[in-house]
Amino acid sequence: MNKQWWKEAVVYQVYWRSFNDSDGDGYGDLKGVLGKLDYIKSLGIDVIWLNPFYQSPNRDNGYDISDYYKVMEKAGDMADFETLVEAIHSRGMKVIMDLVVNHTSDQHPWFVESRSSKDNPKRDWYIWEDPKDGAEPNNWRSYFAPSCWELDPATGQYYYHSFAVEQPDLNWKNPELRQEIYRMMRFWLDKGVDGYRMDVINLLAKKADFADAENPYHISYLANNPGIHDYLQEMNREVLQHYDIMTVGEIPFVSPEEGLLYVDESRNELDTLFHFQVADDMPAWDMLRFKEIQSSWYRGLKQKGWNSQFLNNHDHTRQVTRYGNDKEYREQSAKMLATMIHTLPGTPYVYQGEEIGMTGVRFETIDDYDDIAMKNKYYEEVAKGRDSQEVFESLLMLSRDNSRTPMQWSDETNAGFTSGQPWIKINPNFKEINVEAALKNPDSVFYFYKELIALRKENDVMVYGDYQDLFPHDEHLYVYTRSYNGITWLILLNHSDQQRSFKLPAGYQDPEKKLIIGNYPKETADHDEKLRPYEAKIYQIT
Ligand code: TEU
Repeated sequence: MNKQWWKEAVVYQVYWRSFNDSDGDGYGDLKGVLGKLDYIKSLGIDVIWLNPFYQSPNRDNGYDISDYYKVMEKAGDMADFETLVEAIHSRGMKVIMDLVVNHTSDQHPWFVESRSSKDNPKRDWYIWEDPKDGAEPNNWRSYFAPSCWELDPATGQYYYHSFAVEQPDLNWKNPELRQEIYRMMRFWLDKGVDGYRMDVINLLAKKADFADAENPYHISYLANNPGIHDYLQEMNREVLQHYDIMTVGEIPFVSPEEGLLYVDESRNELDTLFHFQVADDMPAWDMLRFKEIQSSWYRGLKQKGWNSQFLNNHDHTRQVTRYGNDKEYREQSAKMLATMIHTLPGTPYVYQGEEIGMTGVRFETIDDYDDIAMKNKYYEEVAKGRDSQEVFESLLMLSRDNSRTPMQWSDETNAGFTSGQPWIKINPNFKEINVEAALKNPDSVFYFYKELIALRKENDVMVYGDYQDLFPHDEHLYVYTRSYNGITWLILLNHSDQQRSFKLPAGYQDPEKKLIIGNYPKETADHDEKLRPYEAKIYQIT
């Protein structure tokens, strides 16, 4: 497998509106990010991914863009952005931006024009259909609404939206629109941006006939439709191949076979992807399923394409709450999950606050929440007559706000995030869980991440090593090897709150094995064939 900087990198995701507020308006901003670059660098990070900061009415927190060439006021201005890019580069890091080109805001001037009349030249930049039997053109649902069609009364046609009503989808069939997007991509790359995280990039192409779905609730019909690979190959030819950048596609609803089509190095589309077989399909930890997913993606992409590893982001509940234990084993399980993500094949992502073991949150009422996905679902279900408390409870665990509460910098007012009124409530546990406390404690989750990230820099085996699962059928223990150029690492993880014993296969029982890192105090780390609750260890074996 050929070597690339983005395979060796560790990426840190900055959801800037919840990261650090420099001007007291209650929202994080780009100057706030600037002020914390030394912190990010001190963790050993190579690449920063910034969530969208384009001009936006913020119905979906910046994923509804009304001007691709402007920085939204809440985030700052273009000068702040340019200063930030320079400061990131001067620290030897890179920065990637979110590219959101499946849809715009309904307030984007393109859409305002498009909806103004049937013969407007921009009409075809979005997707318009006549009613069918006086109603929606088909039975499809969107991510955030009961239908993916919205009637425009003035022209009598419906427009298509994969997400909220306020997020109309662009019509990628239109060559003029595509060129306009490529021009915008070059604009930011020419400013020095080092790549793109591409929002739901496999949704660009739509099914030609818009036939009804058998099960409208299984919305995979929104994605992976004929034409998608032509668009991405064209984007690559027109833009991507002319820059030394990394691209990571957000690609829901794919198996390894389908995923490979996006990242196969010989196909010239994208460098790597986020697939959602874990995040979308595994509401709670499921060891056997997780191992299957890892093995099938490893086999599917081997020597051909590159994967990404993550368990949480701004859409998916914090990993220690969802997949670990955020109570008595918070620190151990946070470190164990980190050990796993940083030793599985693919580029690891750290979502802000993960490195101090931040947890999900539980607010009292629906009004405390901001997430449009959660709120729209709540009101839809309540309108059907369901018990509101029951609906509320059912949405708590996966609410996107679990991951969107502000970064916990200290135990001071508003966790040191803002001097104003935060746009969303702070997790009340900031008194114990915060960066200041983590930096004072040599055993903290933070220093464990730092050590893991440093190991990646010195050990190719962590990046390029072959992967082998030694216990594919164990429901609690995850034991695997990575091997490269004659070096083998043995990774031992206990995904449970019980001590567990095991027997390594012959050939792996090396009495001389060297402990590389472990999440329990070092002097007691040598329980050969036993793992304590949420214990994680890496050995080098000969
Ligand atoms: O997310 C796309 C999206 O909703 C899913 O892939 C998601 O991760 C999962 O299925 C949750 O249910 C992207 C952005 O990350 C998200 O914040 C935006 O709201 C969305 O696109 C629309 O732009």
